[in-house]
Amino acid sequence: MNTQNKEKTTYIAGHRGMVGQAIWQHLDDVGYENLVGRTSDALDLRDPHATQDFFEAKQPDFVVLAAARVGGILANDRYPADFIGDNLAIQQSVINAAHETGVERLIFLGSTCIYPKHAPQPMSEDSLLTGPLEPTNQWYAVAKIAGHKLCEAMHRQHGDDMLTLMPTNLYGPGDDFDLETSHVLPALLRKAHEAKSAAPDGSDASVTLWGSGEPRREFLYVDDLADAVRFVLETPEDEIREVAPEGMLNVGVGEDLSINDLMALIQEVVGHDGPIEHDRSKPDGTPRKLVDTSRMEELGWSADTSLREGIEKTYEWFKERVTSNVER
Ligand code: GFB
Repeated sequence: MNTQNKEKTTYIAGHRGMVGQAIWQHLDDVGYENLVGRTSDALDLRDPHATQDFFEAKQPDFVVLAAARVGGILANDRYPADFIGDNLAIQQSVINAAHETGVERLIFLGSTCIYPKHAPQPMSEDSLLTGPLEPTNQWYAVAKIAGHKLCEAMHRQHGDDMLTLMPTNLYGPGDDFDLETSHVLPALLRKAHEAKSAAPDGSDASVTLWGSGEPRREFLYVDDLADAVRFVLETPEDEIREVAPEGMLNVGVGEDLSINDLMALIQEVVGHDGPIEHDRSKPDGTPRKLVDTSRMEELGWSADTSLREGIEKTYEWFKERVTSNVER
């Protein structure tokens, strides 16, 4: 552990979300002493003046920008104005305030949906802006591309140490399990759990998947992303720029699977044996999303939670939450 980092004032924007919570917990576990967070009620990051005031008062050394409006394929499609508008506003306020107050390092979290819909697989950082985006999440993707480009521009024009991590589809404890807004993994976990013994004869009821089940996705356990953030915080900038001149690093596991295969794995973990159906009126989205993780590997980092282990831990969290009736 880098003992100097331990004393830095580290602001985690979005520390109540699944990602921010995991980063907070992980940095706290490894000994970071000065973690700072604000709930969205206490500080609306879309407000540039309030954000600037907060930065001036707290003078963070490090910033991890994990605050964002996020959601699954349907939420992205249904609320395009919120997905592009809120994300642009949050990024603009936080990145500018970090620049104005001389933050030492900022890590901006993007998403692999920034890459073209038909990018060659695995998708390398170089495929950014080489083709059209997937229509269902273009609004979110455009905002995240702009956030990365703002970081890159701050570095180019002012020499600011601002980096972007592009995590693949994330999941884990603290995820959104609301079937209308969630991503596929928590949605299928919940559906399989609720279908257990739910048929009139006491056997397992069916689970309905959206779309064909053929799209392929890569899933990263949120604690692995938290460790990637720690690792990047502790890696000198010149080492990072050597492999990532524009400051962008994919974070993934290097393996994908079809949604149908994900369903089968979730059935095993949950113990669901009922039939699987498909609602083909729902969109498939991008056919495949697997990232090229060679930059992070070259720096010396790789993910270490297997998909089964991650799903088991997430399911434990979900069951505790359901049985204790704690609603998000
Ligand atoms: O996870 P997901 O919502 O988002 O969907 P994306 C992944 C795939 O799973 C799609 C299918 O092909 C869905 O049709 N799917 C099957 C389901 N059943 C379900 C279900 O019950 N719920 C959900 N949600 N999907 C998002 C982007 O894309 O990924 C965001 O919209 C962001 O912008 C995020 O990038 C990481 O992987 O398609």
